Amino acid sequence: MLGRAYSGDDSGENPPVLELDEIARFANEPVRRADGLHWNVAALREAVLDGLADAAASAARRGERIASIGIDAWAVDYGLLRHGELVAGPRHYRDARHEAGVDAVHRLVPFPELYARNGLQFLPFNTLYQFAADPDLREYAASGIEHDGDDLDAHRSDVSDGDHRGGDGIVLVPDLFAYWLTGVRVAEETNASTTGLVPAGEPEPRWDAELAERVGVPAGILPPIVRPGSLIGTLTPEIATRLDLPESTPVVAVGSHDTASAVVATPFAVPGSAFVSCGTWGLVGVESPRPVLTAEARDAGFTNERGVDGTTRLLHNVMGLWVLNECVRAWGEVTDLPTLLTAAARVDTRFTVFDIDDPRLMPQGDMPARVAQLCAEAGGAVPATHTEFVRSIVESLAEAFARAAARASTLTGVPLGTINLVGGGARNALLCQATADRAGVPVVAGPVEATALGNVLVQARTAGAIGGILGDLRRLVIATQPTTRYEPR
Ligand code: LFR
Repeated sequence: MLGRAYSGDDSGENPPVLELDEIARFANEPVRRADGLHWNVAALREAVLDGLADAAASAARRGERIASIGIDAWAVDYGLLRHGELVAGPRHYRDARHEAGVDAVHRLVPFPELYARNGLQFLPFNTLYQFAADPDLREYAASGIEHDGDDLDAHRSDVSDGDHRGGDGIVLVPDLFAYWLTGVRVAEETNASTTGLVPAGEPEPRWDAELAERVGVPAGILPPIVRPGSLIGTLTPEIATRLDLPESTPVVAVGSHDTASAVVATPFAVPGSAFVSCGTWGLVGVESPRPVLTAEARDAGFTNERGVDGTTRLLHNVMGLWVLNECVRAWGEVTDLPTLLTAAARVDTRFTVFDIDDPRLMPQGDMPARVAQLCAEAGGAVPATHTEFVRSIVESLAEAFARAAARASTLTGVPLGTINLVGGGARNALLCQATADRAGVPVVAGPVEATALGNVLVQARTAGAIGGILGDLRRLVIATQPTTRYEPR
């Protein structure tokens, strides 16, 4: 995405600007190998670099200049770098191997203690469980890692003089792309907080070295943490040439966790607003000034993730559009989603609300069969047609969204006023209306591209094109981005 942001001025002659040009879009297909499910980061790297080169060319044609580059992606997964090379690529968070790490970690640190320290909802793929199940990591640690403390400069791997210290250790997915652009290995704060190794509730992010040691993670493999808005580095000569951009082009830390960026650009307009960031996952919760680490939050499966500007996202991971998309994939190309949704809106009574958060829906596999099974277990009609499946899934998602939004408001004690639904799910009118109906509050849908907007807003603030606190950034979203309102029926 090529983004532009400018806050405008009071004269009215220069209105606020916040816009995106979509330069490239590419599939992110995982690969199954004999040893499990992986991401194809080599293909993603090429697609990202081609997209950036096209963005640079597009800006140049308009007589504009790329002010900075910001990267966001999904959380928790990581790769392993040695001497600057990726020696083990990220495994997919849906890979079954991670489960072996759960017991291993909980034997050492019981879950209630873990939650009190890191504030994370139990999800079997949280990075510290992945670490515990990763033989490469143990072997790597045993063979010794060069580490140079927290001096950022020391983490720049300068290929020309053979000093690769910056490229030793783990790197989370968005930070891997930043590393490829700059040669600087960091862990951006919002994403670092999804590892389970950053203490919840401290104003400055830091690695919990004591916890890392207890679960057998050598602290030396963890990169220095940087906060959104700070400079990660500038382009390496090789990348600058490939992109046809100056080497001085800054790569800026944004909310590199996609959900953190999405919430930056969520147009909260009233107190008591909850968010649903709905793509593959449906992340449902509220922004809070501080984490909520009570037993109630823990038992309700609420996570405390670090947000931009020291905020906390108190949220629950709902299974999201994954279930629907996997069904469409299983049914083959005869069906397209918009047609199915229109037909599903007309399904009258033959649908069943089932528990869409059931962990059996997490892995890849025959999704329609599992949905049918869950409908039967819920004591309802088993869907007989594709449209009945779609309607059952959409209603079950809406129910889970409504329940999680209500729970988030109980946990913070702020009554629920509105639900802001952002991301691809905002296009799904059936889902938005069903969420409003089931929650009993209005749903404000949009922007669809909240993540990219949040990324651009933090970059624009860093570049000095816009100023202010998160509320100011969101005012720019409200002033420039259309939304659709669904009243509860
Ligand atoms: C959304 C997301 C969620 C995280 C999941 C796995 O894309 O980043 O926030 O829980 O993916 O990383």
